[in-house]
Amino acid sequence: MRGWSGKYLYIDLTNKKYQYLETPIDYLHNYIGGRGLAVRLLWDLNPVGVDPLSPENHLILAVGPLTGFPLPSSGKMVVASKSPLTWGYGDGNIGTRVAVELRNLGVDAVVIKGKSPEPTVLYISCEGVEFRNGRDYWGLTTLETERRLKKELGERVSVLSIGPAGEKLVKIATVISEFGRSAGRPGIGAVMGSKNLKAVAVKGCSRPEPADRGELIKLGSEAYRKVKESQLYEFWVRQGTMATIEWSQKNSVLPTYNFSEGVFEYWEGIDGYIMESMKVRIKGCPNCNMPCGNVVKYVTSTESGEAELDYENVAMLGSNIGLAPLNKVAHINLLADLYGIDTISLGSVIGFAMELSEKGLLKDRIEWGDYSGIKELTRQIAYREGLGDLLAEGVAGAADRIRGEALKYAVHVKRLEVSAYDCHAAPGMALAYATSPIGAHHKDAWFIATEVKMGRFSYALEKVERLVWMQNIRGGMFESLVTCRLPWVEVGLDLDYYPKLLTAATGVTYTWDRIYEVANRIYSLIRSFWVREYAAVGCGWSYELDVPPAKWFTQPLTKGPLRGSKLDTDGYMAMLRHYYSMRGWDENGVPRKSTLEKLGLSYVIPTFEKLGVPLS
Ligand code: PTT
Ligand code: SF4
Repeated sequence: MRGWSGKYLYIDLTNKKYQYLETPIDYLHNYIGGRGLAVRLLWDLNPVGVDPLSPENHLILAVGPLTGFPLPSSGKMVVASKSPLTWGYGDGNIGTRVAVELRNLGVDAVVIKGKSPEPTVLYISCEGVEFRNGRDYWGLTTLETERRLKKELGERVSVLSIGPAGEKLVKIATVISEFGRSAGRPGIGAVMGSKNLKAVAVKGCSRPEPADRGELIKLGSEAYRKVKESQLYEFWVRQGTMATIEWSQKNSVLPTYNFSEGVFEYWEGIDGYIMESMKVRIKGCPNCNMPCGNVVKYVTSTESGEAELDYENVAMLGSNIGLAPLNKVAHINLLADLYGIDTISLGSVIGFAMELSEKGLLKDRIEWGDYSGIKELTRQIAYREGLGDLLAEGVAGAADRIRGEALKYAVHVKRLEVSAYDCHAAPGMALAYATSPIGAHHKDAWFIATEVKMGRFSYALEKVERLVWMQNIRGGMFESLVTCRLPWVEVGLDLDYYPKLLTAATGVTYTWDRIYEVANRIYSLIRSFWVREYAAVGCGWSYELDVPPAKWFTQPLTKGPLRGSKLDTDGYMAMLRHYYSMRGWDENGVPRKSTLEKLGLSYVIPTFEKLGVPLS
């Protein structure tokens, strides 16, 4: 087999056993890899309705047939599991050398189940899997864990680890690699913690072989050259995603004061130009020639250090909680990386607490922008102390416990906190969040830029058609290849390279039609997974789960050029209905029987029938 490896590594932590299993060829051809393979394996292997923090839940590390090859930004991988935050499908995409090492190990994925009786570190190499005692690592930050493991096992080893937050089963804990790359927003760090798995260290020993090496090298080199020649290249490597702060402010979508406003009065203190003045280094993921990891050096009156900044981190830990300037935001960003907490959800849950505090709905006091309060609250969340224990449940979990008026201020979709775009005046982006397959995240559709061009107040159905296309490209194709999508998004690399590269890598002809079919299949399977898991615990699936936060419909913006704006319920519902019909889902968002059959997902039907899911 070429392009793919044709096998995956199955590890049982409870019994300290492992085996290599064949990846069914149909899974590779029809789901490609990464997210596609991960959801198919989770569907097959997870017991229906399993508690995400129980040993029976599977953690999946998946690469794709383009990962690690010499082509733009191919050093990415997917971490996936059933999410303890949402109880649905959860995944994240991370740029790390681990992705390349997994390819060099000759596997399509690593699947981990069970629970080690004591803290453990997995060391996976071509000699096999070592279950190493992780007691000395338990309690360490992600940075210390990675440093020590490299010292112990050698610099060539690549590491994924969790911090104290994952150990304490904080529902917004992520997996960290390379001192500041993070993945698995929906609590995948807590899944590792529940398995007593502190870290996974990987070292491969061979190289994956493409079907047509000559063609792959030719296309890859050409694509690298196009990236470098782009007129957008120079500014991209200067500011990376941080340029979005200014853009979001100008377009009134910068999340501010717990998504109450789209503009922030101190935005110039946290923007890309300030970042440039603090920048000491640039970091890139493996095989990337347009690196965007902005490492800054910061000094505050109480601490100094280095942190890697991205737009989402700075918006959520800056404007959304009223914090500026950037040196303070950078320190909170670093704390999140060290503890292993998702920055987006952290900024959201702290913003939620601040708004409740302001409205007298919380007995604890925490003011907007209170730097020392934010530092302490971040620590409390990581260690589940005091108010932090409540907030460690995420916005939806905390709101469920406080109840009453608090529910009005909880900003999330399907229990995942919203990433950094305010949608009071962005119905298309709101729909993108509401239909994202992991809960409110922009990974599948950064629709806001398209929306600015198509008209902010339009509920036109053409937006829905564009959105479905975008989800299929980003969430369907890129997440299964697996490569970084930014060469296309940010410097305009021609999308047509990807089917050609995929064909050269695998020897299987992938036309655009075939790629869209795979993407539609992945979307309907992920949706089926959610429906199955909710049905198993007695929750019927309803369109209400695909509706954005109430705040955007009920509390208009009070500042900025778009003040007075809010979403319109009828307009939104018409868009949602059109979305369902394009995907072949019924009026509640459940895939229709005919859709499942058409996409080769007939195996879903008996499960739905057994669970009493109404199928139309
Ligand atoms: C991603 C989410 C993002 S999306 C950001 S910043 W972004 C946050 N980063 C965090 C962080 O850092 N530390 C932390 N403790 N928590 C964090 N949470 C947030 O996680 C990321 C880049 C970026 S930077 C983006 S948009 C693109 N994302 C891609 C994607 O999803 N798929 C893909 N094929 N290519 C992508 N390219 C870009 O990669 P999650 P990373 Mg992350 C410090 O993982 O769970 O998907 O959440 O992956 O390696 O850090 O690269 O403005
Ligand atoms: Fe990583 Fe940025 Fe390069 Fe993408 S563009 S591979 S996120 S460094």
